[in-house]
Amino acid sequence: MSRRFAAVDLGASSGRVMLADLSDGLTLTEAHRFPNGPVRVAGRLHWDVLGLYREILAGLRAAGPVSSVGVDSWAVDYGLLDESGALLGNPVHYRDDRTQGVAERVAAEVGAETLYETNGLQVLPFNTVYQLLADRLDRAATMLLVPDLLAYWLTGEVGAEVTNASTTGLLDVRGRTWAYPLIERMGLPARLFPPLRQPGEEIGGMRPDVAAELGWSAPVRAVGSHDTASAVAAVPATGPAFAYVSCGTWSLAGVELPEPVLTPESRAANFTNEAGVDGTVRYLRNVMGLWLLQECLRAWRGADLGQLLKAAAGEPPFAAVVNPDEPVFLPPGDMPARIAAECRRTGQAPPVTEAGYVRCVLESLALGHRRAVRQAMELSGREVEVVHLVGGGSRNELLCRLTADACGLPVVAGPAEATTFGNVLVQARAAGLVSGLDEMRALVAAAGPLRRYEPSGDARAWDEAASRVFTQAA
Ligand code: ADP
Ligand code: LRH
Repeated sequence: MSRRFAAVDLGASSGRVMLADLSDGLTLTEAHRFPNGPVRVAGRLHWDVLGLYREILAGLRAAGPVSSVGVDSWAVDYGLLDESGALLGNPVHYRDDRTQGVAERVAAEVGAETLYETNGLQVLPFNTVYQLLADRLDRAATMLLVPDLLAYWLTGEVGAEVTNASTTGLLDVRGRTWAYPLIERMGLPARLFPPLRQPGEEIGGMRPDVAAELGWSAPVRAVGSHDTASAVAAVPATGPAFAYVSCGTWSLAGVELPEPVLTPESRAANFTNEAGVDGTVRYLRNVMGLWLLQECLRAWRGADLGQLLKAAAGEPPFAAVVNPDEPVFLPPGDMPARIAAECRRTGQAPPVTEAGYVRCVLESLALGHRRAVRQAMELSGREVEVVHLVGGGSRNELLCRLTADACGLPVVAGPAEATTFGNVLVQARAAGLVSGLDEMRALVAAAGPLRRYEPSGDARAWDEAASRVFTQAA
């Protein structure tokens, strides 16, 4: 058996097929990378899921034969299959506005307490449950989350991997089984929900047509198919006293716990208890993330990120900050204009240059990281000595430094590809090459490179900036 594994990792801004080799430590090479993003068709935002599948096949062809393949992607979104297994319509993007008002209606009907007690999930307008309630389900036989849909196309097997299923709002947070009483209460058909699978389980061999197209065949294995679950599994921590910020299109900031926290305070702070690899709980909150910067760059066609970051580092601190989690920032649109409006609304003068906007975005995100990390510590009682910042955002030195300063804690940055590390290491473990989470994390740390940022600067200035944008103390 070879020691090579392939990870298919779809982020909201780019997808990649990565090749890992565990012959001597752990090395990761990129076989193929391709852009991803929303496509507006007739007023509705979609993913180009067939285009993604085509790129995945191209990536697997480039990667060559491996022992197994794992697929992960962003959470919550799904495709519906009919009785014959055909896809009914193109998956809708979680930033589409079809779920407007649905979460509020469900909370009024079912009760926010009952929901949290059952699913332990933060309320985000796009949780799968709200999307399903806004969808047409009459011809649907099965609902497959995006990585499960892609695995189905590769193998012909249907199922729901549990870490991603935990983002639907319809998984029981304690038992980690489908919450059938809640499903029934919502009026959703139970037939939609396929059997659950655990990270590490074999999904199946490749369909003959897929094998023929690739020129090789290998089993597809379930991994932490929620990208954030794979990223957290690969945080290069050396002990339990860590927080993490998985920072890409979103920043997912929190701690890893053995048990969920379901207190009223936790619900009020909108903290989530998502399922992690090996029965762990990802206790975290979504912070709007580098989406804010991505959308600014889209507005400033042709702007150079490297140069802007350099210029932003020289901008005066705390000229203007916003709450990055304001709902107005969620849909695609003119982000600089929205940030300017938010600055005015909070009595601050908007930035005047592109570098000023970038500074504002990064300081605002650092404030969001600080609030989530501090609240995660408080609400869970977990001590934190270091913040691990992983994902593409770990390449942004200014953001890493600002996060260390804002949190008042050291930040260890990297790896940028934590998700793919988590994906391949779960496969390597199933093949008997790695023992548990501790050894996986040690391998990631050794693969490096990691950078450490010690907190510096004026802590009181961060307190003042936080008080400008958050009503709750942070
Ligand atoms: P996702 O998985 O959500 O698509 P990634 O983890 O790939 O996101 O992170 C993408 C983000 O990482 C980009 O939007 C960008 O802000 C940041 N990033 C990537 N490369 C660099 C770089 N060289 N310097 C600074 N930031 C970077
Ligand atoms: C990050 C992520 C996050 C979800 C969001 C929809 O890619 O999976 O954990 O909340 O996308």
